[in-house]
Amino acid sequence: MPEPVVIATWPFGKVAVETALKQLAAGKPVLDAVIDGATAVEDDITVRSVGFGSVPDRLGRQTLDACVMDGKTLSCGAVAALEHIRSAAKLARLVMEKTPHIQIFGEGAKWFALQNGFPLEMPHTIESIRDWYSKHPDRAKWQGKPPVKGVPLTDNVASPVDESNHDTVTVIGQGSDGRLGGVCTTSGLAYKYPGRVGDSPIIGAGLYVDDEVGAAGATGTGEEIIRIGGSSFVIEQLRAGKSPQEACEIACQRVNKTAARRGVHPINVAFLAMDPKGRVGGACTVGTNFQYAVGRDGKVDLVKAKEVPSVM
Ligand code: SD4
Repeated sequence: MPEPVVIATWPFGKVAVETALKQLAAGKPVLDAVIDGATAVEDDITVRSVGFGSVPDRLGRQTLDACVMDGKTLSCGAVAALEHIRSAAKLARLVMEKTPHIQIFGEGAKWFALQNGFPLEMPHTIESIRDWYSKHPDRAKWQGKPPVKGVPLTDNVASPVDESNHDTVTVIGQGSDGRLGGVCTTSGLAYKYPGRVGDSPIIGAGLYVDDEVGAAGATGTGEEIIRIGGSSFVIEQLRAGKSPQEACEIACQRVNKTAARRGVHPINVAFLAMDPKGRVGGACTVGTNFQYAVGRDGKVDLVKAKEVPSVM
């Protein structure tokens, strides 16, 4: 019987790993355990890029993206551009369990949440509102004046999308029954365009889980992750016999190559992966400074991911 193992993106993923390991030790199924882990991060208002209290979009609205996947059945569910609902990961799971669909977006996702008893909440904290104002002096200047004619509203009211303030929590686990489960949840890029959806709620981009092959997840600039079909790409490397560490490094090389073709540098992207033997790996593009939490045998360590240099 394998020892339970759980990994999660970023140092704040430690809470997710600790929570999930406890649930696995108590005999919970792996998908329940990782979702409980992700929910702990969503509820933590000091984590400003996931769940309650996270950074809003350019118009000051907070919208969440999340998905979940079960490695045994390949069942999956996702919500995107979700407003006023705190627990995006749990809602994604209900999409998987209660609807014939995989993704529900925007108003529809909110209605689905309300129908299922999720409370409507104001997701901002004093800090998230203050940051939004202080980081965006244009907004303060614009107050009370009409937008400049001919300039899109989004360009009138906010500074550029902030690529440095956006960390997703992706949690992947294996229970002692050998089954794999995963979840990915985020508020997306800070000050994104309203309605923008990244990789995190897209199965195959932000997350993919298959008991027969392994599990993979991503964090970083979603546009670059979607462009290579990130998590599916890692899974296909595992299927071809690569180790989780090799698979993540090859995916980073691919990101570097696609970025170079468009002359875009540097790119911040990271992947993490696990195979059915419980072996894990993680890698990132240069400058991403990606760390991930690895929990097994009742303890959790932070691992600094290998940085994969560009081929340019
Ligand atoms: C997104 N991938 O919305 C997410 C953000 C993220 O580290 O993970 N940042 O593009």
